[in-house]
Amino acid sequence: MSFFKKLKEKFIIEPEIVDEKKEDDIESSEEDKELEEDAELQDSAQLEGETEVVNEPEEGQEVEQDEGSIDEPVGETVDEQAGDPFDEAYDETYDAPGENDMDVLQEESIASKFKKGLAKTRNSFTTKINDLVAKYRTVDEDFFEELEEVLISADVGVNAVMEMIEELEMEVKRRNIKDTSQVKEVISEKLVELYYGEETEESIEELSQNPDGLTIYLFVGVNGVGKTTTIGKLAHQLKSDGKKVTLAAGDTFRAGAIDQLDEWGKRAGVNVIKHSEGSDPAAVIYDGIKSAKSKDADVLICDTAGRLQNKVNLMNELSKVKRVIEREVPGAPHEVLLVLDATTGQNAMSQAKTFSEATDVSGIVLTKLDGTAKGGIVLAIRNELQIPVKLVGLGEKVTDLETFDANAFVYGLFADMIEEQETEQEEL
Ligand SMILES: Nc1nc2c(ncn2[C@@H]2O[C@H](COP(=O)(O)OP(=O)(O)O)[C@@H](O)[C@H]2O)c(=O)[nH]1
Ligand SMILES: [Mg+2]
Repeated sequence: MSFFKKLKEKFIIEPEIVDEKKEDDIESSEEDKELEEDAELQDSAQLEGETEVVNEPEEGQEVEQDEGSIDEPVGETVDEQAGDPFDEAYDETYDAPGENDMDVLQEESIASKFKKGLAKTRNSFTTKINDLVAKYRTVDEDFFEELEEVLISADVGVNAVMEMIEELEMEVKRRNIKDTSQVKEVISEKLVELYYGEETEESIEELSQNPDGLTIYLFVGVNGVGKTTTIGKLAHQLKSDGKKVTLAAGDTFRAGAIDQLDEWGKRAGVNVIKHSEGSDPAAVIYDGIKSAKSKDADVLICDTAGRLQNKVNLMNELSKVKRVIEREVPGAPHEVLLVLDATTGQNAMSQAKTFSEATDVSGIVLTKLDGTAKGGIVLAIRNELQIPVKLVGLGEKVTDLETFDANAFVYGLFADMIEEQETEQEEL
C-alpha cells in the first residue's frame, strides 16, 4: 500500500460515519436543548467532522483564548472554533460515543489537531516542495541538493537532513523513480523512519506511570517556554481520564507564577500545593508529595522555575528538587520533562543540551508548534539528542496538547498533498 494511502486510512474516516456518530451523540444528550440547537446550526451549515459541536462557545459565554492572534488559514473546518476549553458540553459530547467508536474518533481528532497545529509549517513546506517538483521534473543531483535546503530551512537539522537525503537517494534508485512528483510520498515515509530510527516498532511514546502508587512528573525548562500552560493542559487531560491529580507550584521565583498555576488548577478542578513567593522550591515539592499521598492522588505534577541566567543556581535547585522526589517516592520522578519552545529553533537545541547535562531528561515537550513554520525541529531534537518528544503543544487551548505521534506529525505536514493525490486518483 502506498504510504499516503496508509496515512489516509489511519487518520481520515469516512464523512458519513462521522455524521452518524454526530447524530448519536446528540440523541444521547437530549436533555441539553442548547446543545441540540447548536448541532442543528452546525448541520445546516454543512460542516464536516464531529468536533465543532463540542468546541462551539455557548451564547454569551466568554471565549478564553483569542485565536485571532494566531493566523490560521481559512477553509479547514474541523476543530477550528475557539470555545471555552472547559465547557461542560465539550466533555459530555466528547465522551458520548460508544466504546467501539472511541478509537476512530480519537484518531480523527488527533489528525485534525496535528493538521491544524502544523498549518504554518505545512504551508511553507508544501509550497517549497511543490515549487521544487515543478522546477525539476526528473530526479537528479540538483533536485536533491535543493531538497536538502528545503529540509534544513524547516529546521530538520543538518545531520538528520544528510541522513535523510542519503536514504532518499537509495530509495529512489531502488524503486526506479524518475518523476519528482513521486518523490513527495517517499519523503513523507522517510521522515517517519528518520524519527523512529532503528526501532522496528513505531511506538507512540506515552508518559511512564508508576504501576503501583503515586506517579510524579517533573517539568523543567527556561522561562516562557510553556511549562505552566502544559501542566494545566496535562492536568485537565489526566483528570478527564479519571485520574486524581495534584499540582505543586515549584516556580517560587517568578512573580505571578504561583497564581498562574493556581488558576490552571482551579479551571482543571485539581488540587494545587503552593507556598509564598521566594520560598524553597524543594519544600513545596515535598509538601506536594505529602499532600498527594494523603489524598491518594494518582499523579503529582511539579512546576519549576526557569531562570537560565543563573545556570548554576538553577541546576542546583533542580537537583535538590529531584533528590527530594527520589527520596520520597522510590522510582520517581517517572518523567523529567524538558519543555522547549519550537519557535526558538536552534536555541531550543542548546537549551536541551544544557538541561540534559544537569538532569536526566526523560522526554521533551515541544510547545508552540502552531506558532512556527519550522516544525522540522521535532526531527532534529529526536535525531540529535536521542531524547523522545513525548508531548507537543499545538495551540493555547487546554485541549491543544497531544502525545507525539510521528505518523500523525507527517500526516499534518503532507495533508494537502495526501488529499490532492486522492482527488487526482479519483479523477483518473
Ligand atoms: N501558541 C501557543 N502558545 C503556547 C503554547 N504553550 C504555551 N503557550 C504560551 O506561551 C506563553 C508562556 O507560557 P507559560 O506556561 O507561562 O511558560 P513557563 O514560563 O514555561 O511556565 C503563554 O502565553 C502560553 O499561552 C502552545 O502550544 N502554543
Ligand atoms: Mg511557569
